[in-house]
Amino acid sequence: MTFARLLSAMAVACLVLAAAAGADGTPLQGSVGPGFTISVLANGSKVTHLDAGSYALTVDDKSDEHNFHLQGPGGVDAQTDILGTGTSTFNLTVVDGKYTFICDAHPTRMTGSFTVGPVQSTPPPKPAAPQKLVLTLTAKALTLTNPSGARVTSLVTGPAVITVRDRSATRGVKLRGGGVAKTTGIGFVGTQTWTVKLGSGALALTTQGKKPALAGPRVTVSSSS
Ligand SMILES: [Cu+2]
Repeated sequence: MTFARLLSAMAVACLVLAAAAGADGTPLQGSVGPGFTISVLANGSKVTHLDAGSYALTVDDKSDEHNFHLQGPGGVDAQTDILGTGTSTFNLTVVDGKYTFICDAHPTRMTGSFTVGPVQSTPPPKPAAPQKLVLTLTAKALTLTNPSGARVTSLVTGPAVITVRDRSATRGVKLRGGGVAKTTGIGFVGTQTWTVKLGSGALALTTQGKKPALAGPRVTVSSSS
């Protein structure tokens, strides 16, 4: 073999290797839970950038209070159920752009992303957005959910915006704990927005006014680090 032929054979070998890295169905491993952790790995390393192409993403959802939800360009939208657990495989075709994965129950705390193809430098990280919550009092129950309607039982310390929907004229919503003390008042019927800063501890969600008082969910607030 001449030197030129050897070089050309090596070039072909390199092209084959490069193609293999982005070949159809390259495996990726997604994981969420059991704690506040979410990740996408390839061969054991965190994925920050991929070539455009097809991937087989296997997600191990280890928690019944978290889920894995990946979205990005090209119509990619793969998610597991918040309440469900187990392994799911998604066949993805990714195109140039940025892909983000979150837990829908804790989107500000449990989030990650990777880029595909030639992408400009990433913008600086934004400060954490407040946790958005909906606290609803009816004649029979007091519930705390996220804006998508999923029940919330754990929160992280920091800013929160709580939309309080008080539908009872005989009871008021009462929130104590985490350095917060708030009430809608017994006779109030309508919606209030509480902007609070949650400290760590247990939140007591209950009602005042008509007996018996209604108890909301037990919610623990813990530090994100
Ligand atoms: Cu979560």
